[in-house]
Amino acid sequence: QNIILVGAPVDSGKDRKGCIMGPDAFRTARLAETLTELGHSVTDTGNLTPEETDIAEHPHLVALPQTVGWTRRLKTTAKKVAAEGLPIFLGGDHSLALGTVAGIADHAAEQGRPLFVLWLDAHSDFHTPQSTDSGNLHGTPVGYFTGRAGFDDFPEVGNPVPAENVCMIGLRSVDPAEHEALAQTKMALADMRAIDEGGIRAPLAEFLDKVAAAGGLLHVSLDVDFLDPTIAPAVGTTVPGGATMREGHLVMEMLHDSGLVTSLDLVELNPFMDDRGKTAHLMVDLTASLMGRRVFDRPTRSFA
Ligand code: DIR
Ligand code: MN
Ligand code: MN
Ligand code: MN
Repeated sequence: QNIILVGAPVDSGKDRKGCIMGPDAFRTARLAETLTELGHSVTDTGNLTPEETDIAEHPHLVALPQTVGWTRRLKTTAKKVAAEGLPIFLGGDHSLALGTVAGIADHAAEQGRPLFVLWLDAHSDFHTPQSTDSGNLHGTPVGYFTGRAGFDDFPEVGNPVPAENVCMIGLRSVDPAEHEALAQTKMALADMRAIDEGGIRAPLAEFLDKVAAAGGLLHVSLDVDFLDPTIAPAVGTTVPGGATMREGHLVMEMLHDSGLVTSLDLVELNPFMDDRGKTAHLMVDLTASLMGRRVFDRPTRSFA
C-alpha cells in the first residue's frame, strides 16, 4: 500500500496541552520504519499548520478560532491525500477529526462511494458547540461530520456521514446530552458492557459486513483512551475499564483482513504523560497489526 503520514499537531481541542508533541512521538516510536518493514511504501509529508482565521475567541468554547483553522486545513488536505494513497493522520487531539472525516467524505462522494466511520474511543464525541459542557471541541467531531446543527463557525460539511454508517466501539463515558442525541440515531454503539458480554469481535464483524456489502470506504479513528489506561497512560482523559491489548490487536487484525480501511486517525496521544514511550509504541504496534503484521498466515476468520 501507498501510505501517507500527515502530521496534525492539533492541541486546541481541550484545555490540557501536550498533543502538539504527538506526531513526533509517533515518529520517534518508528511508525514509518515499521510500516516500511511490512512492505508498504511510506511517505511522511511532515506537519501541517492551521489556517489563519478572523474568528473571535468564544467565552465558553476552548480555542475556537484555532480549531476552526485546523478544520479548514485538514478538510482540504484530507480530501487531497485520500486520492493519493492511504492517509494516516498523526494527532493531535480528536478535534482533528472534524477536518479529516469531513475531507475524506468529500473524497468518497467524488468516488461515488459511501463513507463509513469506525470510532474507537471511550467517548462518543457527539456534542455540538451548544451541548458541550466542558467547552472542549475534541468532544464534537462526530456531531460535526454527521451533520448536526450548530457548527456555524466551521466550514460547511458538504457530505455528512449518515449516523447509520458510524460504529462506535469501547464506549464508557457518554455525557447525558450525547446519550439523548445518540438515542435519536441508528448508530451502532458497542459499550464496554457489550464487549464484556459478547466479545469485541461480534460488533466489529457485523459492521465490516455492512461496509463490504455497501462497497464503502472505511475511515478508522483511534483515540488512545479506547485502550485501558494501564496499558495506554499517555492521554489527558483516562477512563478506567478500557480495551485490553489483545482486544486492540484483534480489532486491528480483523480490520486488516477485511481489506476495507482507506484512512486512519491516531489521536489524543499526549507524550508528556507517557511512561517511557509505552503508549506511543503500543499505538505503532496496533497500526502495524492494522497494516498486516501477523505471526502466521491463516485464512480469514479460521476460528469462527
Ligand atoms: C467529553 C469528551 N465528553 C467532553 N471527552 C473526550 O469534554 O465533552 N475525551 N472526547 O477524549
Ligand atoms: Mn475522542
Ligand atoms: Mn476519548
Ligand atoms: Mn462533557
